[in-house]
Amino acid sequence: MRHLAHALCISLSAALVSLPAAAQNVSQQFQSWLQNDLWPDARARGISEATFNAALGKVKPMLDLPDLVMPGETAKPPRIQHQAEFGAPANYFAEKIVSGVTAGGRNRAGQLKSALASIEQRFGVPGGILLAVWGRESGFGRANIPHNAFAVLSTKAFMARRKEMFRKEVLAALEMVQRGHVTVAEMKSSWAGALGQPQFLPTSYLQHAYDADGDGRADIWTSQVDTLASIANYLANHGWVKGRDWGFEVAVPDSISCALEGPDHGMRIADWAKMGVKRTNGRPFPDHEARQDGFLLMPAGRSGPAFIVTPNFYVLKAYNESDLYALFVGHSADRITYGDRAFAASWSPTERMLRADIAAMQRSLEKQGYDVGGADGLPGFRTRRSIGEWQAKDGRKPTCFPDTRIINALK
Ligand SMILES: [Ca+2]
Repeated sequence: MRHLAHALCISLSAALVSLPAAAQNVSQQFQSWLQNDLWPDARARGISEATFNAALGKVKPMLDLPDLVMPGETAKPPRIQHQAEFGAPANYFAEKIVSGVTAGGRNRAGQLKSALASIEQRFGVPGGILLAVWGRESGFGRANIPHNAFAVLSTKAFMARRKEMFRKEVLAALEMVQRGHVTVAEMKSSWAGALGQPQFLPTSYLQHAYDADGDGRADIWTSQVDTLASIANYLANHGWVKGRDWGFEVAVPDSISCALEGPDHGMRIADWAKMGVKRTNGRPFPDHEARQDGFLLMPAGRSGPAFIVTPNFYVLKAYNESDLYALFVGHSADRITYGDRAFAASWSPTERMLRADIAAMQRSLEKQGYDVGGADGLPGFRTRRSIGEWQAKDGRKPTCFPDTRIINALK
């Protein structure tokens, strides 16, 4: 560790003149953690000293990243995040964002037609889905991804709230360099540590990145076909069911409670149809779908579009644990493949709410025995249907979405 020790002296003497005392102290503890804690683990995994020093020798902790806990302090709830306003579903589907992904996807569907056909043949994931993920994650590779991945990942492994997860990621990042997949200089990431055009974390790269053009390297930074095949491989490895759709927009009659939402309330799609659920385009569900299970999805409760989704919807959530993300991908894929068509139902404007207030409502529901999936200030499906059940029990009409009246009633 001579090189790192040398780099340490240089960075510390630079730090002494420029950094305030607290940050200086953090920087010292970080360097000592790199040498005494991370390095033995990396060495045991076959990382050479040369690789370790090249990747981490000059790295300083990035103290401006979100969700950090200063050494010696205990983790606090993420205060800033909780004071933030909850982002309404309507904003997520702003036409400017959706049409950017769908127009860009359609262009590339033409340019990459034969590559997409062979990737679909191999992995069973439709091209429209792959293009939508690619567009959403990195604007088809045009997004600026500026950070030093080793600085981001090592800072988070040292002091983030979920540091154990990031420790795995920084070790995987070192392994990527050690195996020759990528150089240290190429390891640029988002502030969350995600790499390249599909925005993979390093463990995902090692498990799912795919060399589709056969040049011997899974290049998710500059190769479009490797990027698309890597996304397809990720989704196939997470259980994408070949031949099934992601979902269908539907109208849900009042006789069906919005509290029936969720991946654990599956029913044959034909049975949903018998109960009165209809596709909004007026067509019946395809026969092969009708015979299989579907799940009710109402991301804004009764205040927005409703869907019957297939297990593939939940495979999309493996890419990003958010109903709105998965819906964005499915919806954009449909528009890339079948032409632009907005949702039939509109997102009613939801009230301005703080995440802290939603979290307080969730804790109150938890005290009454409801499962809200954790009081995180985000109305996921467990929170939405618990609101619906509470409303029904309280003699209210179920809406399955938070609003200020519910928040006040549950204070
Ligand atoms: Ca390649």
